[in-house]
Amino acid sequence: MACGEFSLIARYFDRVRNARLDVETGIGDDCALLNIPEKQTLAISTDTLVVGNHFLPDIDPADLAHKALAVNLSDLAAMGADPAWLTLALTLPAVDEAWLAAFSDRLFELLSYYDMQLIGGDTTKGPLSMTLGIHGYVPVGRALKRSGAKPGDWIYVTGTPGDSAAGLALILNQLTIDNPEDAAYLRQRHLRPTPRILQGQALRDLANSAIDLSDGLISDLGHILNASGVGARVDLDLLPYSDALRRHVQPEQACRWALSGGEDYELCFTVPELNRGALEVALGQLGTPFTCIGQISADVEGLHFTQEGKAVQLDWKGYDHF
Ligand code: TPP
Repeated sequence: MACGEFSLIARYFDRVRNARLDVETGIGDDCALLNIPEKQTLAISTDTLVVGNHFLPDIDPADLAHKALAVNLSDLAAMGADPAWLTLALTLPAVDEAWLAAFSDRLFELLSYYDMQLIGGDTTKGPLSMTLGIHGYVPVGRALKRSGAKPGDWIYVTGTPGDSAAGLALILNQLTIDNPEDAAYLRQRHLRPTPRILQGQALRDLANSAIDLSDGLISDLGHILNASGVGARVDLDLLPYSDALRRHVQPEQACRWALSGGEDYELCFTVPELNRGALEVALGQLGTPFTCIGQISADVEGLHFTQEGKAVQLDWKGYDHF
């Protein structure tokens, strides 16, 4: 059956209206019209995913939909925002109905899980790529920022960074793991990251600064340090590794992936001593694994690493597209 641009949008993307959100006009006019709840600050972010750079051409469309939305949600999580609206600009090489059905089914599953609405976008023909615009809101004055870290703050990460890079290495056949469960776990961490939305919201009144881990801890914690005008010491012995990574990857490679692999979409945040107890309770209630890996300091510049009590120099860099 032929499927032009407008019937494609109608069939796959103009599906659900959200009862919670006050959307005056969604898909179907030149602009979306959104009524924003009172005393909320809008949080807006954009991310592009391009075939060959962010994913391989044969990626499962449901995995692609999950990842595209999850990486955008992760930006809202890092600000402590509540997800609301999504725009999707999709470039497709051709109309493949089975592909579109699988892609849009997973997209709408996740949109419904996070109580969001797709409110507009664009479809064009070309090499497979997409740009998502995500919008959320956060009570005025309570957004988490990169710029708030203070000397003495403790540095934390959620989850187990490094898993995503190991998953990518498996997908690219640069790593083989003979245990199917461990291999599947690492691939999933790469293809279906978990945005830490509730955790970000729980950190609003506890953390002084936060960022999500997209380019690797070295680069992303570096952004917090630059924005806050502070330095930090990180103890490599404290980095949390998953059992799967620990079992199949040499310690140095695991460390490199945790610090510079990227795409973990975990949160890195800093918390003053006074809030550590409340943090244990808040993230404990959510069942989120989180680990203290170091401390913000006024008497060092940039990021300093120690291992077994000694200073270590690392020249690894975070992921850079250029
Ligand atoms: N090659 C393929 C085929 N897939 C990949 N996922 C990568 C390489 C690795 N990779 C692509 S983008 C990226 C990494 C590690 C970093 C994060 O992406 P970016 O677009 O910089 O995210 P943002 O910082 O904008 O959230």
